Amino acid sequence: MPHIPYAAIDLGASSGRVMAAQVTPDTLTLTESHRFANRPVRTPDGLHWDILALYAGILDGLRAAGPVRSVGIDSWAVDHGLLDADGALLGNPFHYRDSRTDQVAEKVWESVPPADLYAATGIQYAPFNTLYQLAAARGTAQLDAARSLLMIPDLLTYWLTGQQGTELTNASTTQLIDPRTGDWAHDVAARTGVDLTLFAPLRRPGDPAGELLPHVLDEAGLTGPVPVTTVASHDTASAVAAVPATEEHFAYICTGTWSLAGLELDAPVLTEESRAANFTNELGIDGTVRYLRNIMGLWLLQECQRTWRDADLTELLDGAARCAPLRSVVDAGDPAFLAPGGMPDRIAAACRATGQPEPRTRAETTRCILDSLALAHRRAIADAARLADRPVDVVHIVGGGARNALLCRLTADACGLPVVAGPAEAAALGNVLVQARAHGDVGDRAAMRQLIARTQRLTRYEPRGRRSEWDAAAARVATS
Ligand code: ADP
Ligand code: LRH
Repeated sequence: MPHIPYAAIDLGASSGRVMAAQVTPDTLTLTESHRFANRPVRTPDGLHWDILALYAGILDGLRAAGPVRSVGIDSWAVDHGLLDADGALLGNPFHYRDSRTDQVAEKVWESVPPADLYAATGIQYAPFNTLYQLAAARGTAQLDAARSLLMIPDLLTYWLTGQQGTELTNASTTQLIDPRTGDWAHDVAARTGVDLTLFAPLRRPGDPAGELLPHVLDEAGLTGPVPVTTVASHDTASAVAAVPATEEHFAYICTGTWSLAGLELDAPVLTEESRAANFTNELGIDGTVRYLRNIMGLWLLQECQRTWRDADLTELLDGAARCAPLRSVVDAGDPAFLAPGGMPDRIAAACRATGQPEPRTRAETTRCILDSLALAHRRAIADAARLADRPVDVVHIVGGGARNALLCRLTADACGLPVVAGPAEAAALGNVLVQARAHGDVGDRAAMRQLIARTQRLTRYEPRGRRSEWDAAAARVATS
């Protein structure tokens, strides 16, 4: 007899989706109910998320999913909405690629030096961390009027249930959480002038988050009650929860708009060496630490496709597969690639600046991006293993990039390690399994991972012995 499915709402930077999953201790099937574009909008005051369009997509998705046992929401990190005293949203949330945070970090560091910030929060420097976004907003009419701040999944949960909370894995990306305690870093907040009373009480994955409001049930065509369950609401935390690792010494790469490459640890690594290597200690489920580096990811290719008027992905990848390997590589971790616009020219300029041939065709640019990502993956995994003093025997690639066979193969070659690719919808699966665990349909973290390994299609790539070519390419990027 079919079980009533769980609904996972998973919002990535490139698309949102509502997935329905049936879960038993031995079976797991995932079906896409609805997928919708996530298209940022620029207005005179900056780059924003179209939050109402995303919310409408969620309601359409819930309607398409039909009766569900519970609902959970995850999304990208760091961004948030500000609400007034009546609980109304004050303006459209800013997009983390908006330039208002340029040069803001330096001002924050006058109050708390970067080494102290890292020792207290374990979060790598990125201009868009919530801490810097709040510093950029200081003195604005909007922040002055704000009485609460909800991270994107918490905001959408509030609209669905009328209840406010702050989910911990996503809160850890604000750079205002102490990763050792899982509580607010009060000293950092006080010294940087952040009012922690803006944040609703912390919730942990598995906690109840309320029930769909009557008008939501009505719009989604559902009959209540329908509980909303707190999941690992940072999409990367949900994706890591769904890494189908059965080995002890595994690394993961969550590849989508970003590549998040690293290890799952029991405790944070807060050394100065780790800070210098720009590794982050975000929180995962069950008190785990996601020790990883942010790499620009398939954003580089998405932006090229946009410049090329939505060039067909399959054609680009087929062309790239026929190109000479490692002709030119760029530093795929370079923040110079963060902002939108003119990506093919920026990649060509980076090649020129390091004395390498500029890619001449779309296929060559695509190959340059994939070779560069594989190289950045290799460096991140080697650095994580060294800094955390942990061996790595296998690399799991999850997220949309797991569908990119060339990227997976190149990553295996670059790392000199086997790569297990899949599932592509890891964030949605992690979302679902945390709900299923809270409702007693699946066991502990290991059981969740085994269930995914047993039920989802995975592809294994063995490394081919071309280490010296990758070493030489790495040396070219190191000069950039
Ligand atoms: P996000 O969650 O950040 O929006 P996804 O995890 O959905 O990103 O990954 C999106 C990316 O996955 C796309 O930009 C594309 O490069 C890659 N991708 C998706 N489908 C395929 C496919 N069939 N073949 C190769 N790559 C794919
Ligand atoms: C990936 C992601 C990543 C963050 C970035 C802002 O979707 O959540 O983990 O660093 O978006």
